[in-house]
Amino acid sequence: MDATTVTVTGAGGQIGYALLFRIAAGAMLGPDHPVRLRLLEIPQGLKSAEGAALELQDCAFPLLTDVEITDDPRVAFDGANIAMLVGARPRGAGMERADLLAANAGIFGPQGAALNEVAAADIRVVVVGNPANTNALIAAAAAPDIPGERFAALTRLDHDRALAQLAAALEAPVASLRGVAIWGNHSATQFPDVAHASVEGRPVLDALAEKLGGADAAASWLDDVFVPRVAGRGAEIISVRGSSSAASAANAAISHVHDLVHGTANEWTSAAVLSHGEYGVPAGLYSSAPVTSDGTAFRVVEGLDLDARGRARLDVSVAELVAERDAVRALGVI
Ligand code: NAX
Repeated sequence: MDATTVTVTGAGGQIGYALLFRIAAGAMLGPDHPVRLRLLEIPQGLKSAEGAALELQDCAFPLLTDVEITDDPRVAFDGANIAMLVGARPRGAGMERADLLAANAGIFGPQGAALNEVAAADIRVVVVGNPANTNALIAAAAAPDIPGERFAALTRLDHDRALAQLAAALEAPVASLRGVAIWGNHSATQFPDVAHASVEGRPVLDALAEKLGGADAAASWLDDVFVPRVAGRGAEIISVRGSSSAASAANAAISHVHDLVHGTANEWTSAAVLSHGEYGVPAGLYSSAPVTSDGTAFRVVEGLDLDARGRARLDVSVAELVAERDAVRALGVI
């Protein structure tokens, strides 16, 4: 079997460190699937990526055919089948949103252009670096020859956080849950939705009502505890751990690509994918939705009913995505 070329940007950072070893061990593409790793860093991050590469060598992974480290996107993405765009510019003290978007446009624009030029014909891209949805939009806009459906932003961590919080509340195994969805932006406005979810085949809303003493109590728990806990989990991790989510983010990125390339069978997961207008989300935005994969691309699950509460929450998150897109447009980036 030919090795798959996986490019990881920001490979010298903390998510990179949690990601590389599991990819090389076969957790993402499969236990028999050879992998060639390309690590992209900025010059200040090269030493850290080189250190990770030395450790990768010391693991003697049977599936890892090659590791290359570079600060040139055209080298990093040359022949890439999968690109995991992790490196991004964090929000500095006093930085306005427009400054943050401009700084990231300076990263994701050139990376999109390089992908367009040198990536393999079957390239698929997942954007992890924040603001992830709009960074995906910027990268895709800079890659006119790559179908926009090949890009996605990561909301799998939010999806997994939602599963874990529900499992804890219901005292049920994670594996017994189906049909959770994350809608909108990977930000505090995201909408973690359980309206279509089931636990051991039974509606989650019924199970919550039974557990919490009625439908009103279940609705209050969802609004006042569940949604803020999931949407605010990143901040909670920072306050407890002293730095942002790394292993869980890497795990989610691996699950995202795993499900994309292996397919989701009859299940769904969540990812921020190119909107074609599904659920009233303006076409062209990268917005999270429940998605399935046939092994080649994610597709939005259609035909779900959004109740008034869900509709209102999705509208708020989409308005934020529209504002980010308009700010990027105003900068002349897309
Ligand atoms: P780190 O600061 O540890 O690592 C980022 C690395 O990216 C650094 O080594 C830096 O040198 C490198 N980098 C910066 N600009 C680059 C460029 N132009 N090309 C290549 N490399 C570049 O951050 P880390 O904790 O790894 O987080 C990375 C990104 O993931 C951040 O933007 C973070 O906000 C985002 N996250 C996204 C999540 C999601 O669910 N979508 C969750 C976790 C995380 O917060």
